[in-house]
Amino acid sequence: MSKSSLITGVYGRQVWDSRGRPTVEAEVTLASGAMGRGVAPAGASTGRHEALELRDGGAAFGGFGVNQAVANVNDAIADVLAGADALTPDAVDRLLIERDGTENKSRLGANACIAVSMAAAHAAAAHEGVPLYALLAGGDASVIPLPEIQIFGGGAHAGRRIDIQDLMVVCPGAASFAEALAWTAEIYRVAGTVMAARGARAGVADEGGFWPAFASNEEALETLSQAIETAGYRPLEQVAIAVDIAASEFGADGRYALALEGRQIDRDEMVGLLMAWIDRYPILSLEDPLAEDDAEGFALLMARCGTRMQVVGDDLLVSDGARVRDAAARGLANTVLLKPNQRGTLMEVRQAWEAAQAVGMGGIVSARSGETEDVTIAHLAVGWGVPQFKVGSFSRSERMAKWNEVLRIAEALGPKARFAGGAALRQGGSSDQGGAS
Ligand code: 2PG
Ligand code: MG
Repeated sequence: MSKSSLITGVYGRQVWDSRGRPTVEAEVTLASGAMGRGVAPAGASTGRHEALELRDGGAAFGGFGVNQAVANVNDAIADVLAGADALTPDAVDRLLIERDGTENKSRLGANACIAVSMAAAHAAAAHEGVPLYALLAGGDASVIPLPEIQIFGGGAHAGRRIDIQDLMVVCPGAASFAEALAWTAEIYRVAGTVMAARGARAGVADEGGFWPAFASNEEALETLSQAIETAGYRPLEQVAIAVDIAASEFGADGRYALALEGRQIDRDEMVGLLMAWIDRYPILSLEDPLAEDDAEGFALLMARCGTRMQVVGDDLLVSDGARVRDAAARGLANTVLLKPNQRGTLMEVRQAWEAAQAVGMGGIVSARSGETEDVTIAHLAVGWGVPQFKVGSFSRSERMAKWNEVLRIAEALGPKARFAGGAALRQGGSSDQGGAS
């Protein structure tokens, strides 16, 4: 008699993401009748070393069609996973990796693979009758992450209206996840009012942050600082700024083209500019402050501010364990951003987090700019004990669904819940694991 946790069906369909583009949804069914579902997200400012998102190309939907990726779920993937045990998720992910057989998931597509990997994990949780975070934590879940929440969008998420991609807040002074959301709600509201008064509010960007009609990058930092203070919070101590520069979008070969300011600067000047911003504004976290190919720039910046600043690698590290180890050895960053579709299986992304913990780096589970109602990443953050969580802004339901899911998880954990808080922010590359345990 076969085990009831064996996979009996894998089904793929095309659904639509928050940018109105096609994406892959997968459903995995077990012999017990348990079913799990996962939907692939999609980036706009993708790193060169990410696993490949398989798109059809051609004229339809601007080339963003996923017919081939969906077919891969229904054919090759359904075939290879038939009879696999969902209760050994790493073995399921290894089957996906082997069937793909490439370095970057270019045969099956990382979008096809991650939808299935997430669906299989949900099926296992449903089979066990527990929430996914509990399954992932082996019953030991306790860490509730510090949220990193966007207030203004920019870069590739706002028609390159400003060079910087994400201006976010973190609330190191908040006592709980719920309080951090409440503070951010006030700041988001006040920021909208401040921008409207300046004539600089032009709708919302891809992740729900205000679309900034600013004259300079610095005006964005200045306006956000003002919003924090006007909302009544002490800058740095209670609420700080986190910036995703996403510098790979405007930098290469050690040169950076600041379109808004109409000038080109070199690596040293870019580091100088970042240092000036750190001195002038209440910034505690810099993501991709230099381009993905600029290891020299990252090392320079880390040497100058890595002891007091969280320096996050997104395009630089692409949720890859080997790149995390290499970056730690060379002092390039002190925190890894973890995005499931950058690798294509949950196992590989969890391994990047394990690599980060082994070298004393911090971690942030992150959404993509193209998202759906799928809330799997909330469960990954809690289930893996990753002390920070980045989802985009404080509007648009594909974002709010994920914040709200963490509220529900924190409530379900009750007295066991431990808010990672300000200790989660990496400052100094110490071997302290933030709030993770
Ligand atoms: C990032 C993400 C989310 P994208 O750069 O961190 O803001 O953007 O999904 O477009 O890569
Ligand atoms: Mg980023």
